Amino acid sequence: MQDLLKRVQEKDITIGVIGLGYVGLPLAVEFGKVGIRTIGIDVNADRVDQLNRGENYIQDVQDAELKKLVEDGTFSATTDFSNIKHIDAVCIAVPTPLSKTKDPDITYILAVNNELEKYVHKDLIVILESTTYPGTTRELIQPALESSGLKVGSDVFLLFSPERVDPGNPIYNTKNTPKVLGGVTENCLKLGLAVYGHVLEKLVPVSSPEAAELTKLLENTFRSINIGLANEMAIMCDKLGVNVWEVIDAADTKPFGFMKFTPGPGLGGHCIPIDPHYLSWKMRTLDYRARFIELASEINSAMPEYVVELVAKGLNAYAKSINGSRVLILGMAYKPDIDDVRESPALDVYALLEAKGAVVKFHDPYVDKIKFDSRIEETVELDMGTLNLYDCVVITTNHSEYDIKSIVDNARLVIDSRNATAGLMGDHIIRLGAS
Ligand code: SAJ
Repeated sequence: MQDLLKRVQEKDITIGVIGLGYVGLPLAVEFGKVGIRTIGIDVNADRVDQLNRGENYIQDVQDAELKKLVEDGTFSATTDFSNIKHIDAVCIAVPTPLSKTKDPDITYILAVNNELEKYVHKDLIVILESTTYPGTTRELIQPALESSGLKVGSDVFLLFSPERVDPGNPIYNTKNTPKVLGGVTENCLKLGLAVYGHVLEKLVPVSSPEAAELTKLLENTFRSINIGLANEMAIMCDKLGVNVWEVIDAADTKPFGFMKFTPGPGLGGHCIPIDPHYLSWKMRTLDYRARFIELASEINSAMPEYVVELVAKGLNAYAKSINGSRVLILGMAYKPDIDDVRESPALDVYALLEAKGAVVKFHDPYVDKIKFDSRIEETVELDMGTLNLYDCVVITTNHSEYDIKSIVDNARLVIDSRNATAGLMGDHIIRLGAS
């Protein structure tokens, strides 16, 4: 242990990062930037080839930094998991989605586990970063590492350290966001702190991997529930004839005890709509119902339908029905100024409108095309001169570059789910939570 700790402290190690997505690649680049030999492992051969050509595909990674690391050999990528044999510390950042029945889908973790079982070796440090239910690290990963007879805490070392990447965040990034980590043993924690200490500014050790796993789930469940509250407030305000945006901004003047969340067309992204279900699933196995999580999910999942009801209300005022109307959706990404459409509620709004007979198009400056079940739809040009050819424009994601005033001036009907039209007047504007 002491020799290994010394090698880690002296950066005389090779780091592995499994899963080169929006979490793994920025982390790999941070290790490379401090001169630690880093091997990225991913099952996607195209991604691996792209990276080995020095080509970046993650918005939060600087192209030039990646290119330099590849050129000087500090970073390389591979699909070959046997490289774990030459790796001293491996961080696992693979997806943890939900299955169709909203149960945890840990197939990616299990696939990595099989590789760890094959290539685990003495003095390997393993850090799971993927958001998962409490117990995953100790119940799934530990047995795989010990199957060869090695012992966690003396021969191999195992931790959980949740990722906290906020894609597109201009202030917080992998390096400056505090990082929680919990080791199976004290030695595990000591080594994990030494590994991350080279690249992360603030480390937050906790007493166990379960505490670290649950910390992440609390963070994202907290967001899901508060967004659900904001969404229900919007629905209540529509019934009360009060502007929810004014009320939220007024509440936000309270200097303590309040945290602003805003209504919207629903919950998007690969985290907030998903992670809380990992906790509620685990609690069901312990015969407990996590009611807050279920209720927030129910409200958030119903928001796309609510937005479509506002479209129906708006068209109705022009004696039109959704059926046969031409509708333009602005913003398919799940939040402003990013290109990620995963779980985006705009996809639901699009599908619901089509199902009701509307002719739907979309514009998104960051999203060229969207693959629907049976076809690929491409973004249309946003041309103020032809905007009034649409019966209705729906603002689902308010990308910064949208000229909202021009959109309002040229559209026949605007359904605004993000308060993007705040301050603009017009009977043809229907705002979620102020309709
Ligand atoms: N949303 C609302 N109202 C709000 C906040 C968000 O409707 O007040 C919606 C967004 O439009 C989006 C979804 O919720 O569709 C998720 O938004 P998000 O801001 O949580 O963004 P994510 O999922 O990209 O990143 C979050 C991180 N974001 C923030 O903390 C601001 C963070 O919670 C996690 O690090 C990350 O998920 C993760 O990877 O778990």
